[in-house]
Amino acid sequence: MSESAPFSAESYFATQPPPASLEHDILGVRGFVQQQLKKDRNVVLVTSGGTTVPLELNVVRFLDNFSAGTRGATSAEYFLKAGYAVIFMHRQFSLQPFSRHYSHSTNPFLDFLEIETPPVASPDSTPQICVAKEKREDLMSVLTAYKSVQASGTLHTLAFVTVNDYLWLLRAVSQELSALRRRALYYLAAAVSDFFLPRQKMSEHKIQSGKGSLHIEMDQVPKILKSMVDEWTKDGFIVSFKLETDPALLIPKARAALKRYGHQLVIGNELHTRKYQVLFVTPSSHTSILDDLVDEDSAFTETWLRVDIPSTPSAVSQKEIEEDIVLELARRHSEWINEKK
Ligand code: 9Z3
Repeated sequence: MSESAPFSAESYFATQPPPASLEHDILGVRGFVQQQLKKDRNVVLVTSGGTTVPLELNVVRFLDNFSAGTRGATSAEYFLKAGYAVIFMHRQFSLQPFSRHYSHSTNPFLDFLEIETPPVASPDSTPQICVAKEKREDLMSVLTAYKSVQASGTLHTLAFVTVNDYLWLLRAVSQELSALRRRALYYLAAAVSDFFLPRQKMSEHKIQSGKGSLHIEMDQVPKILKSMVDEWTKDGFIVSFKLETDPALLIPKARAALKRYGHQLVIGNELHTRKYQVLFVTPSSHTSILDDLVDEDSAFTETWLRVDIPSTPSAVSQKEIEEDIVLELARRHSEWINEKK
């Protein structure tokens, strides 16, 4: 590919190699989708976490982004609670539903455990491991939900690392999910790199520092949402996220995405307030809840969704905004399904 011609989705997949596990992953998703079709369940694809952009074929260095996968992992739990089957496509080692409550950095699980030494006189004097009393209630509720999801077979997990893995997987999973037509929901919360280094431009070995400063020209990642809407999915309900750091750009960028790709909904969020407020942007026919502000040309409807900001940085917010996001999406998705019956 030359510097001037941007990659289309088609030229991207024709020139960039698929991940080694793709065929295996597709078979797993196909089996899962068949199970959910039999059980008549709605299925959501949740993408989550950041994507890397390797700079070398024998990769030592790569670009990455900030996302820990909180939005995706939290939303997946609420989708499961709302009765959805979930395909959770996440960045390897990012947060996952249920285990996210015991992340090694914020809530290390070893701190939950205690060693109990039986009285010397007891027949078995082997020390026992038990859960600290004050932690039992919370753990029991997470564990109960986790075990119930395992028993019902409603969660299927897939991992990606690079933006290339992500694009190949997204295409394949979307195509498999299209068997569900309107009953499929696509929830694209992963933080996807806008730029990448095509394989053909990558150096094979570790970039050497001998030449002084480093100049890398990256290509733009193709706008695959267009292909998702037009080719890979059939009537599915597609929700993308738009992340900005400049609040003034949020609405225009979200509207531009809807105009450009023709999908159902963009959820706008700003980096520093993303845990407490998000903006639902839809074409105006899909209106809903509280304080809707129809814009001048009435083409779009914007709805803020907010939860309380915790009073101190360490205080735990009583409510996770993903609970309301998912409830509202489930409502809109169900309307979408019933619209064409
Ligand atoms: C998001 O905007 C997600 O809400 C966050 C979640 C990545 C902010 P955390 O993992 O963060 O909970 O810390 N995801 C989409 C970001 C993205 O790459 N969007 C593209 C863009 O803004 C369009 S698909 O251009």
